[in-house]
Order: sequence, then C-alpha cells, then structure tokens
Amino acid sequence: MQGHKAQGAQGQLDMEGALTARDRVGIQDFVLLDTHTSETAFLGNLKKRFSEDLIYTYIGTLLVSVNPYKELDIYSKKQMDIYMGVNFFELPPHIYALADNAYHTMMAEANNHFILISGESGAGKTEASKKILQYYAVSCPSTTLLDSVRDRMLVSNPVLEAFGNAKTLKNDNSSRFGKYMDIQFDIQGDAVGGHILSYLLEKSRVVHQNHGERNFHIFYQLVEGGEEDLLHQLGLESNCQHYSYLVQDECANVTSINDKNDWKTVRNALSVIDFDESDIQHLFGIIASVLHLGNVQFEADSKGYATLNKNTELRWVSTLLGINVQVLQEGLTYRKIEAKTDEVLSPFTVDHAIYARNALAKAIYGRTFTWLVNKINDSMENKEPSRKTVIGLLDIYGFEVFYVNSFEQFCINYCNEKLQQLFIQLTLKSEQEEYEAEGIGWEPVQFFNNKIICDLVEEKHRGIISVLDEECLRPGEATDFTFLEKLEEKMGSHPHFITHKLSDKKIRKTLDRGDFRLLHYAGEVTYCVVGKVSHGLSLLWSIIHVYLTDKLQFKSSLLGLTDILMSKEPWYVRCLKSNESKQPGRFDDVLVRHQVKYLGLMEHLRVRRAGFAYRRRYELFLQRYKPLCPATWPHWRGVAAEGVEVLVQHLGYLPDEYKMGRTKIFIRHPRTLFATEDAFEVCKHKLASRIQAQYKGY
Ligand code: AOV
Ligand code: MG
Repeated sequence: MQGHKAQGAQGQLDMEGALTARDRVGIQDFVLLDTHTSETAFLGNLKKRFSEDLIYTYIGTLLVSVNPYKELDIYSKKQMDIYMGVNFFELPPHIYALADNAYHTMMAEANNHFILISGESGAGKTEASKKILQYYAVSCPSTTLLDSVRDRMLVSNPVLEAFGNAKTLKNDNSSRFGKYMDIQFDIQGDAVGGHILSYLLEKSRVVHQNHGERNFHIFYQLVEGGEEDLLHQLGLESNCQHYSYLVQDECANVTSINDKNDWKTVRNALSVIDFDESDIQHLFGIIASVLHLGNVQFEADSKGYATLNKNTELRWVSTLLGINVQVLQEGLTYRKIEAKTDEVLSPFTVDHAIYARNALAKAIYGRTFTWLVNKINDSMENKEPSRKTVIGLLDIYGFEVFYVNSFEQFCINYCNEKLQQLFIQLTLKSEQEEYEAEGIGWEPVQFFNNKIICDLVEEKHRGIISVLDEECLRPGEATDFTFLEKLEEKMGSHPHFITHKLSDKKIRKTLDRGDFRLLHYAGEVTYCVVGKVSHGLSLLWSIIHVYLTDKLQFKSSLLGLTDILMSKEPWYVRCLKSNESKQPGRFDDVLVRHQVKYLGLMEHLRVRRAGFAYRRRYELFLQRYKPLCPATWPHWRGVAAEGVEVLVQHLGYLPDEYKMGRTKIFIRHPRTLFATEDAFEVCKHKLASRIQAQYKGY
C-alpha cells in the first residue's frame, strides 16, 4: 500500500470541489460545521449528504455511515486506488480512507489497532467490515504465497455468513453471532494472516424462529442448491417445506436472498479454505442430520410417555452422525438418573422429548459452528515467527428490539451496552480525563454514561446475571416467577429496571406480569421471562439451558474482548439505519435522530470540536519529526518538551493549533499533523541512505 501515494493535485482538486459544492453536499467533517453544533444542524447535514448518495461523514477521525439500502458505485478497485496512501482529509469521506489511515498509522507507529463498527441491527456493520477487509486484501502488495492467505480471509466471510447469519425482521442478512477478526501484517505491511474469534451464536434459531424470520441461511442453501447426488446421500428432499425447522413461519423464500447462488459461493469458498471432499461430506452430513432431527416426531403412549411413531428420520440422524440408533432413541425419550449404585431410566413426556431433541439439534449446530471457525483459522494462520502488527475488526450483532424478546436479545443488547461503555471510556471519559491530567484548560462536556446499565446486568451479587446464577443453583425449586420476584427484590428501585408490579398505572398497561423491562442506552426493551416463547416448558429452564451451556464462554469472552480492544489503538465506524423498511434512499428523520442521540454523536462532536484530534508524547514526537528542524537534528540535547516547542515554531504552527501539556503535545486539527507528515515524507527521501535505513519500518 505504501508507495501508492496518490497525486496531491488530485486530492486538492477533490477537496476544492467538495468545498465549492458545499451547499449541495453538506460538510464532510462535522467538526467543521461552523455555524452551530445543534442536533438539528447535524441531522440536516447528514440528510443533505444522504440525498446526494454521500453516505459517509466524519466527526474528526470517526466515520459516520448511513445505510443507503442500494448499491453505490463507490467500492470499485479504482476507488480503492484513489484512497491509497492519501491523507485522511484530502478526499471525500470513505470507509477506505479510515481503513487506509488505520493501516498507515499502524505502519508508522508499529503498534496494534482495532476498528469498532457499531450501530443497531441492519445499520450496515457487516457490510462495512467486509469493505474494510476487501480494501486490505486488494490493496496490499502481493506475492503468490500471500495471495492464498488473502483469498482465504476474503472467502471466510460468505462461509461464516451462511452458517451464522439469518433473515430477521430487522435485517435479511442479520449476523447472529459476534465476530472479531485480527488481520495480521508483517513488517513490510503485507497482510499475511488472520484470526477470528466468534461470540455467542444464537443457537435457539436452529429450532425456533419468530414470525417472519428464517433459520440460518445454510439450511436453505443446502436444500435449494445442493446437487442431486449430495442430497440423495444425505437423505434430503430438495424442498424446504419438507423440514419442520425451516417452515415454522413459511418464509423460506425471500426475494433479496438467492439461496441457489449462495450455495455455489459457499461450496467454492469451502474448497479455497482447505476443505477436502471428506470434510465437506461430514459438514453437510451434520447439517442434514439437524434437519432430520427436526422432523423426528413423538407420540404419547397410554401412560403419557414419549414414543417414536416411525423412526426413518432417526435412522438418517444415526447414519449421518455415526451414532447407534438405539442409543439415540433412548437419549431422546429417557432421562438417565444416577442412583447410588446403578442408573435408572426415567421416561420423558412428549414435551420433554421435544425439548431434548431441540437441545441436541442446537448443540450439534453450535459445535459445528465452532469447528468451522477453527478450521478457517487454521487455514488463515501465519506460522512465521516474525514480528507482526494487527488491525482488529469488530462486527457484532447490533442492538435489537422485537415484539417478543427473549434471553438471546438480552445477551445481544448487553453486548452492545458493553461496547457503548467502551466507546464512552475511550473517547468521552478518558479524553476529558487526559486534558485534566495534562493541565490543558477544558470546559467539561456532559454525557450519559451507560455504566449504570452495565452494572445492573453484571454487578457481582447484585446484577441480573448473578440472580440468574443463584436460580441455577436451585433446580426444581426455581421457577419463572421466583426468578422474577428475586429480580424485583434486588433491582426494585433501579431507575433502569421496571416490572408490572413495580410500575405505575400508565406503564403497567404496557407490561405483562411475566416481563421485565430494561431501559437500555439505545431504548427500552421488554424481556419475556414467563410463557410466550416457551414450548410447554417453563421459559426459565430454556434460559437456564442456554445460560449454563454458554455462560462460561460468554462472560469470559466478553471480558476477554474488552481486554483485547483496550490494548489497541481505536478507530470508530458508527453505522446509522436510514429507515425501518429497508427502502433505498429513504431518510427517516425521527429514526436517525434517535440513533444520533443514543450513540452519543453530539457529545463526541462537542469533545472533538473543543478538543484536540492528535496527541503524542514529547519524546516520540521529537524522535519522529526532528529531521524537519536544523535545531533538533540530528540530536536535541535538552528537555524533549522544549525541543518540540522549537520544532513546531520552526514548522510555523499557529498558537491556536496546538497546546503543550505536561507530557504530550496536543494538536487541534489532523490537517496540521498531516502537513507535518507530508514534510517528513519529503525530507525522508532527501536524506542520505544511512538515515533512510534508520527510518525504515516507521
Ligand atoms: P448489520 O450488520 O449492521 O446488522 P448489514 O451490514 O447486514 O447490517 O446491512 C444490512 C443491509 O443493508 C445489507 O444487507 C445491505 O442490503 C444494506 N447495506 C448496508 N450497508 C450498505 C452499503 N454501504 N451500501 C449498500 N447497501 C448497504 V445485524 O448483523 O442485523 O446487527 O445482527
Ligand atoms: Mg451484521
């Protein structure tokens, strides 16, 4: 990517073009919105740009993206070339500019970065993450060896989307798992490897989908697109209607989705990532076994216990999974109770048998997904021991509110709550604390801190999760209602927690007795604890089942994720949903305003406008830029801060452009730094080869 520096003249031209056409296209960086920084002006600018298909706008180095719901001609190879190696503000805002800037900063500072992509369900996070990955894969210099790693990184997307995405009411291609991907670069800046961490797949979808939603894409792709031979081997009919896990809501066909074509893409992708024919056979054997399992029906015998009326489907499951059919049948219709000396088989009712069948289907699917992620990781792994730096891409499931919200939504929304907290800590909070610590004069900006909601969920001995923990320790005694009562007891007076019992008359009308409502940072969500989603069993038990099987992974992986991110330099993409009906070009003012509010964009803008876009410790700043001033080159013998002062005076920084803190220099606009960086580039080329060598790799 280095050495591709685009013509400065081109950048200049576009910049001027953008400025002269300002009335038409709005302002490309909100920090420059000079009149006033009201929410109305902010929205007006977003809308104006959106109507011209300009979906990207900056707040300093943060990128705001508004989902256009239509294909725009801005993601071509030509566009990528334009953005390569060009300073952030020289061209119209673009996801490529952010990707490029993160890359160049990583190369210059030899450190790790991450790009946090956030926004509610359907806002465009996954699309943004794909564009970034494509940019790195396409624009890095390549060798034949690296090409294969890069191809694998690219095709990992359609595979994981097939197995981990599904149509929901919010998004026809909704991610039902969280994904964090490290892209590793070697010292030359080549993308040489990748690693994916996945978070809490929504396994309940395998056996149940809400009205208007679908199961994971892969099931439909296999059934609709699978070759005749393959389907025959797997005992499958090429008709989705045949499978009860796929027709619960009769929405198998969606116009925006082409399962047949997607099947071909996935099949090709699997061969790129080292799946041989036997892996593929096994993989689809397992997927088929889930479909067969869903069709296993039980009947009640004279005592009301579950029996299998015909076992053709079960035989297929047994063949495909290589499990003895007898063992399987027993497992689905009996519970093993371990007494002191021996085991007793206690028969299931039909409801229990269905529950056991579904639990098995979910477990099989969940493990297959984990296996798939591991396999993809193996194929992208770079085994060279050389030093690498990474750019991490975080794309999780967005905040979502449905008519009925269950434990899955609770986990998803909590995850978003944590990311918002991270954003607040890294931008609003630590930013202001740093000014204070560095003795920079500062008028504090007020913001809503969602820590109070994170605590409500996760606080030790007091949070919702800990109540759930306690209830899990009382099998047989705990019920939906005891769980809810305990919550009421512990959270009763919390301003972000409401139940039917705790609310006033007006709100009570909107709540069922078995619900609790959380006032999340992004809006109210009513979670159903009792009834509604359950299939004959208490919901608490299905919650507890999900919870016990995933809890350890979920809790520790979320904490782990925060640690992973905190150790890297952040970049932000905030995705906004333009309208609820997925309509091209429609900008719903109320909906966008709501997102601008809860994402804290106005507060971020205020901090950015009043604050400083860039800061660096005096020693590092001086070390890098000292060749630009005769007084500091080749050595500055005095205090680093004084050397920096001499250096920036020499460069002609105006007093308003920077401030000297206790340990760091603060620079107001990125432009100032970019000018310095450009001067440094020129200087670097002029210097003798000995000095060039010294700066190699910076
Ligand atoms: P999400 O990742 O934020 O939701 P997606 O990235 O899947 O949302 O975007 C949803 C849909 O919006 C896509 O399938 C596209 O049709 C459209 N879209 C998004 N970004 C663009 C773009 N830049 N250009 C054109 N169309 C776009 V979720 O995964 O549900 O939280 O869990
Ligand atoms: Mg997504």
